[in-house]
Amino acid sequence: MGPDALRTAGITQMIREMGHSVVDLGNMTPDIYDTDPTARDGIHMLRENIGWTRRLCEVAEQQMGQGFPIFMGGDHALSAGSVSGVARYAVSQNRPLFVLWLDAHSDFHTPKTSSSGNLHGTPVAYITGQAGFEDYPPLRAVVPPEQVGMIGLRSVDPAEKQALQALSISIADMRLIDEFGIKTPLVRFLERVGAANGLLHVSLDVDFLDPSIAPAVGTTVPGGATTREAHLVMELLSDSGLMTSIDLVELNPFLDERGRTAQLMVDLLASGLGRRVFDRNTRPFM
Ligand code: 6HN
Ligand code: MN
Ligand code: MN
Ligand code: MN
Repeated sequence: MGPDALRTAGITQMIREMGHSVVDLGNMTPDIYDTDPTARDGIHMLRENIGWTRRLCEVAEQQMGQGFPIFMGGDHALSAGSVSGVARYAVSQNRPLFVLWLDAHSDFHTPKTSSSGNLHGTPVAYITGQAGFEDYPPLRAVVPPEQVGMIGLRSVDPAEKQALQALSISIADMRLIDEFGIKTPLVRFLERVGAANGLLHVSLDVDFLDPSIAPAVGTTVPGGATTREAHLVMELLSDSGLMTSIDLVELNPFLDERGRTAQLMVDLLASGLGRRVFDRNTRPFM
């Protein structure tokens, strides 16, 4: 339902109005995975997720050569597939892949550590090659933790925190954003992407946004990004010219209020594609 809500909010027309051509590949279906998983019980929809990961990985690798893929969800578990496929493409181009995770959560559980059993809490651990995903498609291209940046965090479970502390993922939690502004950590990350001539995949979880402006997500956490902070992130991404693919995930239209969250996600993508009120140098104050 998430992708359809984005379509209803006019995502295709918006992209066309920005001067791009769009091919909507429609809703995907997962591969069938009918092996008995070895992971413990209590992980929801494990087989389905493995099937989705396999399918989306193929599609992502293929579509990266065609343009700028926009992966619409749906559950954040889809990023296990989208990012692993984008990572394969990056290897084929001999370029490093960087991943920017815009989320209230770190999504760094494994099927072994997850207490909820919800696989949307796991994709970053999968794409960075952590142990515990033995049932999943083996990764052909791992994203090194040093090439992952997380912005917006405010809900991290103890097992995730422990795992993250041992790694060099760049993290800007909401406290850091309060103190330094959202631009500072983002620009530092983008400088590294540019210096390495990297590809940049952005994964935008609706719950990155404050629930007061984006109610349509099952995992709201108070204290999130404001409308302007989120637009600024997307505007800076567009200015950088570095972003090469994006996930728009976790939109649950059942929880929306008159489609406002879907509309905000479409508007944020428009900023990411270059929509501006004015050009920066129109009779500038600064
Ligand atoms: N998301 N850490 C919690 C869990 O259930 O593992 C929440 C995960 C939220 C997932 O943000 O896509
Ligand atoms: Mn979810
Ligand atoms: Mn989240
Ligand atoms: Mn997430």
